[in-house]
Amino acid sequence: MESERTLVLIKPDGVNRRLSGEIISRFERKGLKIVALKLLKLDRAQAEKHYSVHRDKPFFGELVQYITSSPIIAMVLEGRNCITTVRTLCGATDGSKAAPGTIRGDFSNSIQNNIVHASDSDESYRHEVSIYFNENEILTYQIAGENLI
Ligand code: FUP
Repeated sequence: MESERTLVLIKPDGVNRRLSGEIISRFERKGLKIVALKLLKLDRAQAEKHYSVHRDKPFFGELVQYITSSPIIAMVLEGRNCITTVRTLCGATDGSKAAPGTIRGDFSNSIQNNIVHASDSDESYRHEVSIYFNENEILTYQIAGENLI
């Protein structure tokens, strides 16, 4: 089975609103595998690196301020078509427009405080994952029932 990896963040609003379990559960129930996971507080340099493609946008300063404001959860998920699948589960960027049933559609009404981040391409994944994890923190393992997913 061809498998892909993606980087997911539960942002400060997701952690503070005690939605972490709910969000992780949605990815698990979809059949994706957690291959790395940690709680951390981003520093300014890490946040600026993560959002470097947005450095010239008017919302950049506020976005960096927000993402560094309190702890986040970072994880690497693995599975078939994982990048697209996770973006679909997250929903549109603006929570007010995201479809019901998606994470943002169900829990956010904001464009900035939109609960989760997920890599939008393999190139983005490679850029982002190095901010959060060393190679040896990303595990390769078999999970029970994997053949049923
Ligand atoms: P997404 O890929 O869905 O996370 O969205 P983008 O890469 O377009 O934007 C990255 C983050 O910038 C969003 F999660 C929220 C933030 N943002 C704003 O705060 N204001 C905007 O007008 C657009 C995006």
